[in-house]
Amino acid sequence: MNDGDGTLAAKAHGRQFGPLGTALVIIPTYNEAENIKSIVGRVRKAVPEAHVLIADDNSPDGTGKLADELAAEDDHVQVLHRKGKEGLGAAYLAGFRWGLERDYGVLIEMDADGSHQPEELPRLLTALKGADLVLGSRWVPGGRVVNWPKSREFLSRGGSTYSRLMLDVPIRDVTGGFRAFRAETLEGLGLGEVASQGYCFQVDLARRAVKAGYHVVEVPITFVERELGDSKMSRDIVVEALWRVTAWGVGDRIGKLTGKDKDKDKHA
Ligand SMILES: Nc1nc2c(ncn2[C@@H]2O[C@H](COP(=O)(O)OP(=O)(O)OP(=O)(O)O)[C@@H](O)[C@H]2O)c(=O)[nH]1
Ligand SMILES: [Mg+2]
Repeated sequence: MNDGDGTLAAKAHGRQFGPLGTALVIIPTYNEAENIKSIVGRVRKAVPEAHVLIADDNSPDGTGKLADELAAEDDHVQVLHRKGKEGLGAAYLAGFRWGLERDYGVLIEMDADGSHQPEELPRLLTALKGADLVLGSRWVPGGRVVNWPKSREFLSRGGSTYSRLMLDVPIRDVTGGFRAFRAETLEGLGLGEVASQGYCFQVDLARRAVKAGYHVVEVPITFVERELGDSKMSRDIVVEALWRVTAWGVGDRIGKLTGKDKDKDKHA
């Protein structure tokens, strides 16, 4: 981890990590008809042994139907049809539950729009051999963004910096959504209590992992702006992230002052 003081990393060095089981790449979709076939094809080619779960929120553009067609012709592809748009966080939580029930050893988060490149999955998986959680990172040396407007970069960098300082998590890209979890890590995060929906879902999971003392590693990625389809990014998502991160940060500080920070390092 890029933690500056090396505390968590040093503890993790004494740890033994078990073998990785079968990986499930979870792809949440809402109106990604233009992207779904190509992204699934790229995942299957990049990591042929991995399985794919498309978690579709009843997309009006027929993404769910295209996903069913992909599943019909490939036994490594499955679809989780959800009844309506409930946000990225809820789709991932349902996908994680689905995967954990079926004993996948690794659960991966990846967008459908091509921003996360499936060809980088093997690097994430290699890093996970020595970690509890791997974060694809735009903001560590070697990481970069392609075709992103300066305004988006500013928002993303700003959001990560604010979260890092507010929550005291030594992570450079805390809002990113290209991640690989060991199943045991997810099981230790208290997913039942996660209420965040948009971007701050990613901040929430990262913060829980650090608090629980898991070994979190950032791997540089090249993030490519979507070429097709529309962004679901909205003002509401930014506002939710801002107020939740602020509330967590204030809560943590009060917890420290009153000695109630009981979760710290329970997996170190
Ligand atoms: N199932 C489901 N998927 C969603 C929902 N909102 C977004 N997604 C998917 O989550 C992924 C990320 O959403 P994007 O719209 O690309 O958001 P973003 O990457 O933060 O924004 P851009 O950088 O503008 O693309 C995509 O695969 C979306 O289709 C939702 O409510 N339900
Ligand atoms: Mg996107």
